[in-house]
Amino acid sequence: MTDLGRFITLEGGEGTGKSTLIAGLEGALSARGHDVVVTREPGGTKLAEAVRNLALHPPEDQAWSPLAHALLMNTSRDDHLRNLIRPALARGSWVICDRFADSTRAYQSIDGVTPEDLLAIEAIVVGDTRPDLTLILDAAPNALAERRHQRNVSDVFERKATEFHERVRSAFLEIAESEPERCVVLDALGSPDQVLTAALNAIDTRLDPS
Ligand code: T5A
Repeated sequence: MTDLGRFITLEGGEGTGKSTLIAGLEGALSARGHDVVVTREPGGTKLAEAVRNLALHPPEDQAWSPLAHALLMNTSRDDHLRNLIRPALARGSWVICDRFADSTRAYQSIDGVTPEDLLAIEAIVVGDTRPDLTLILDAAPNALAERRHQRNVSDVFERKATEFHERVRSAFLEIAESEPERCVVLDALGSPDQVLTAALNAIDTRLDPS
């Protein structure tokens, strides 16, 4: 665990409610007197956001190789860690990050990069700045598609195959199983208030309530 601030990451498939939960956590933890820094990956700093754009929106008809994609995620992460996350933790802030290294483990391994290579790159880039707590929002992809359909939302989530979302879900659950001391799985199908309450319970249980 970090000496001063706390580093909390949120993970899960697309549309599981990470952004919604982060907004709730920011309000609740700020009300407790913590200085809260909300950020995201890929991105978070000016340079990292530029890499995000390059990674997620390559020029038309061009595609990154899976390894290049993994390296871009880590390039973005390196700047984010150096210029935002580590300085914020050092001054005692609570950093809440929308996706972090587990997303690279999940998505880029599905794309075909070996777990060994991903963990080797992660070790170099992340070093000792491991999350104190990772909240993994979990739900069956079909149930999420239905929720979003009810809200009349049609986006890239719906256009991806359910099989892909199942693989993403499994990858995150495997991470949670392999690192139970760091990860807590939350039911993403609860109401926003229920998910927030479960997340705050996990924070109170796992992190020093200081
Ligand atoms: N990626 C990322 C990699 O491949 N490797 C990496 O290393 C990293 C870091 C980034 C993409 O990059 C990939 C993964 C992704 O494909 P992103 O910008 O993080 O993507 O986007 P998403 O994860 O797709 O984020 P979304 O905004 O789509 O999903 P969220 O944040 O999980 O969901 P949210 O909060 O926006 O909610 C979605 C909808 O559901 C409703 C909301 O109102 C909204 O309409 N909702 C709820 N409804 C009912 N009950 C609840 N509890 C609800 N919570 C939210």
